Amino acid sequence: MEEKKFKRTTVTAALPYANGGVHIGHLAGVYVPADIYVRYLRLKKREVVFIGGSDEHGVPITLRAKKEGITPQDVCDRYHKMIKDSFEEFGISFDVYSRTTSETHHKFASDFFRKLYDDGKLTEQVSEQYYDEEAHQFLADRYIMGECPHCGNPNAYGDQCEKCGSDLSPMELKNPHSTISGSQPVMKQTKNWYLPLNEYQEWLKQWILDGHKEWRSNVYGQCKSWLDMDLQPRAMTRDLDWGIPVPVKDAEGKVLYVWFDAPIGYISNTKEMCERDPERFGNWEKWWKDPETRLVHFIGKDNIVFHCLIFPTMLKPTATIFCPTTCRQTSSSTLRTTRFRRARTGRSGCTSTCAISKASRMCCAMCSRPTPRRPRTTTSRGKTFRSATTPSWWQYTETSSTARCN
Ligand code: B3M
Ligand code: ZN
Repeated sequence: MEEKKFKRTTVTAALPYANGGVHIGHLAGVYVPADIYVRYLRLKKREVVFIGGSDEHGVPITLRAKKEGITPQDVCDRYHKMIKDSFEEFGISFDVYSRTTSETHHKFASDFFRKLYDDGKLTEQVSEQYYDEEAHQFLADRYIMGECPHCGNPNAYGDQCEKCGSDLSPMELKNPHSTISGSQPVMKQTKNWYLPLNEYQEWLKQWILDGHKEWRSNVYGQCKSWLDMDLQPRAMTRDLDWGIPVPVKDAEGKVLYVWFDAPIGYISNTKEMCERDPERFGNWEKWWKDPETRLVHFIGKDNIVFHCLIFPTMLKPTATIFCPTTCRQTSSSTLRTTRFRRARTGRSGCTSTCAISKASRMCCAMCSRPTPRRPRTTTSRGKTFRSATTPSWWQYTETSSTARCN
């Protein structure tokens, strides 16, 4: 089938977390390829914009702040500047490099959530999570420590034992304690808002599996392996004090899930860019709403599910606002280097080199289905999702092997 010709291209590069610097793996895997592509289009006199920015929410930033005795905003300010400067010095030619703590982004993401909420596109679910009665707050997985049920390490985190590499849920830890107050957490009910991915499964199947066979094979394969299973509603809010407040009544102490607001950052950053220079870029809508615009994402492979399944599902019900006609993951590198020791097996326990991807440490999506989810901080098994701190297969990827996994 002949590929559709588009009038213009919106190119995005994954928004790095503002809790560390960019390293050569990030550059080689995502930003340099994206930059080359954009420069090529510019040379061809094509209409193109290159959107970047820092991802400044999520639990790891709060942990770093706590450790250093500074505020999460201080952490973001430091690393946003460091990352932005690095990109500039390296010659990455973004048309905009903004941040998700910007006013424009907060308003845009908040309004976006509110529209979904008002249109009845989100579902409410009550679940049980660990709560620190002394600090008066719910605990993200990383805020809980205890004894690893597998190796006995007394300092395992609620999502991971860094000694034996086991993937954990906080409920599995023996003698759990809060890293905030040191007290023993209790289970407490909490309400959050979910994106009912299950209701979009058929649409996603048709849109991706029938409509986007041109996507990279590992991207297509990973999407297919998810779509072959039953998708579940996914929480789009978190009990946390760092992030964009949930713009709904009775939602004090809750913020938008970082993976909800971060991809919206592509759009809000586009808006900021257009408002800064309307003569050059026109209005933001033409880069996001026009069916003549092609959208190309450069991302790490850990980000595939968020960009290819969740973000399009977020956009779909707001079709009046925008809906991308195409979405290609073009890079297959991870944005993180391996931090964990037990990186010998793939997600499904495959230890051999994958015949398709040649990746020796990660069993790619072409030969394995995603590991069925394990309960994280809630007790309603089967209806819960991993927290923002534990993307499902980061621990099995490393920059060097991903270069071969495409
Ligand atoms: N910050 C994850 C990562 O660095 C995340 C990407 C967001 S793109 C919208 O891998
Ligand atoms: Zn362990």
